[in-house]
Amino acid sequence: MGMARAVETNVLVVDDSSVVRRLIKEHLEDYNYRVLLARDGAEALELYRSQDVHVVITDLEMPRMNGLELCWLIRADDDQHRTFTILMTTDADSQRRIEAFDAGADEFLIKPIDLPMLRARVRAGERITRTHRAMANLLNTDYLTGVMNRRHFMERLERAYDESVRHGAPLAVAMFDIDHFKTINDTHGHSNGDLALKRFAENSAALVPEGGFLGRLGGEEFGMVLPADDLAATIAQLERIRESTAALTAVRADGGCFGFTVSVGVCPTQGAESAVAVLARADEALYFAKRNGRNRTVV
Ligand code: GH3
Ligand code: MG
Ligand code: MG
Ligand code: MG
Ligand code: MG
Repeated sequence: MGMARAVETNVLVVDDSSVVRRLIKEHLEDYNYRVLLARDGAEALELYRSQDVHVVITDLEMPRMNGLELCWLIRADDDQHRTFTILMTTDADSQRRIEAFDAGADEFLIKPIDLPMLRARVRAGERITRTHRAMANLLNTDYLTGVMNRRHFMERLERAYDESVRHGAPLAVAMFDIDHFKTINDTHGHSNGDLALKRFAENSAALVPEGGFLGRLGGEEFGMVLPADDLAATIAQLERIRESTAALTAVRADGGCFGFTVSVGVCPTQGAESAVAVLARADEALYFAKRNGRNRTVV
């Protein structure tokens, strides 16, 4: 049977018939796909939201939530097209197909299912989602440091801010700016400046608390969003990042070493009118951290 896959492909099979579910599951598992099963759209949607699903194969007629609704809801969630959807039905009517594609389905298959044909469609889906995922990754990632880029950070910040307001769960936004970075470039060269940025990003990424995220805003400026139910604890986390930054060593290609420091400005989201306003206030706090001698955290 098929060879083991280097990258696992998760396939969600949705059908109210246990016979169809088992048939497709056993067939795909023989070809080393990881198969998840759901009996209707509602069950499928729950699995879809909790797992990273590459391909959905769904029946059309099902109780509770049918295949068309499921396709609609997945497409509404999945604006980067990370998931490929295949709709199955016994009805070959062309109006049905039009509805399926308008609901966001990528493929349409008539039952009884021709299993090798289904597998060929799954392979096509794998190719497409792999490309979309690679593109989304490029679109969202800072090339030098591998953390979120500014565009993606701002998008995530807006979303996190809205959720925080909705659920009354306070967040804080921190801005980091490496101190005297121009001097680092001038002293050690631009490529070692880049090295300092990478060292800072990897160290900080490892210290992002659960529920938080880090991005590069530009140049030697980074942003972080952190949960802040307890602002003092959040500030202590940021202080740990600042202190561990000062303890980092960057090793140049010629073996020489250098260190650097970072200044931090932080602002809690509570009481702020927008995500952008919180970031602007964190930037003001950062300005005071610089004015007061750098290598410090200011709220
Ligand atoms: P301060 O302590 O006040 O922040 O001073 P600074 O020198 O860090 O700040 P300034 O804004 O004067 O200089 C930032 C420098 O960062 C200038 C720019 O050439 C450099 N820079 C911006 N992006 C990059 C990059 O991707 N790589 C490297 N090596 N340098 C960069
Ligand atoms: Mg059915
Ligand atoms: Mg700067
Ligand atoms: Mg500056
Ligand atoms: Mg700087």
